[in-house]
Amino acid sequence: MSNTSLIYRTVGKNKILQINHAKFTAELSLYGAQLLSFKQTEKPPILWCSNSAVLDGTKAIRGGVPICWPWFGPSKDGKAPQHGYARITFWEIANLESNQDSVTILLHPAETIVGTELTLSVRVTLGNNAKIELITQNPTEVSHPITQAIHSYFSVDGIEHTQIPSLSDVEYIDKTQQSKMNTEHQLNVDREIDRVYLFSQPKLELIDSKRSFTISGTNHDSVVVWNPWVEKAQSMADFDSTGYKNMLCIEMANTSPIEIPPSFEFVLSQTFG
Ligand code: TA6
Repeated sequence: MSNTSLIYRTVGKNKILQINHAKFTAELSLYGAQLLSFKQTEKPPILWCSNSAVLDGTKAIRGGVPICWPWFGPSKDGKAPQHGYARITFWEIANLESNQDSVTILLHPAETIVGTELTLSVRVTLGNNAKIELITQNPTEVSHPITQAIHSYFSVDGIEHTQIPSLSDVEYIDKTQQSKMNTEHQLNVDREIDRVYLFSQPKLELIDSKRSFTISGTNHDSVVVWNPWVEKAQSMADFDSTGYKNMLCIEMANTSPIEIPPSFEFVLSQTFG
């Protein structure tokens, strides 16, 4: 076992695991199976988490890497929670492996995830970078559709300088404009942006005023980019008032329904850092 320290702290009904490894530090919330922070040694933090986030297991946590499953966005009938139940479910660690290079954590739900007969496991692999895998399985005799997203909140230094060159001129669904199709040559975050880019390439680069890092994915059909800007951020009690200036959500997602056949496994992943 490497000299990695694993320390739990209890916050209300939730338990948060602090991981101190030679290569990184990280925090993982068992509520939502949600990576809250990831910082490579001698580098700035990769993830953003609201100072007003509710961590006690009573509300989806505003920041880190929320898991949207078994649907992304509003539920079909609008009566169930936005982004599904995985991020408001309590999880447990089924397996944890640690060595000098990385820590790999497999999480299973500690309670039934309502809203689907499919099952989900989450694998988090932390080392030189961070990888999140949503492992969907279908134990039933019929296929079921899902949409999903790895809803990562990235920490950026100055949102007005932040660029994602790979998304230049890529078509996107603009959810701030009644889902009109649009393109933009150069990302310019100076208002609320809520976009579903029709981008399934394996990787993109996030560049801000001080650094850049790669964000890659597998099996996504789109990349969601979101910044609430001032008014929407102020309308959310768990979004600290100036946080919008230092965050950008970039999410590998399946925003079009995918059918999971009986006995099949489907893995959506995102890697960053
Ligand atoms: O991923 C973008 C989005 O779907 C936005 O429309 C916004 O609702 C955001 O997710 C946050 O959703 P939440 O339910 O976490 O407040």
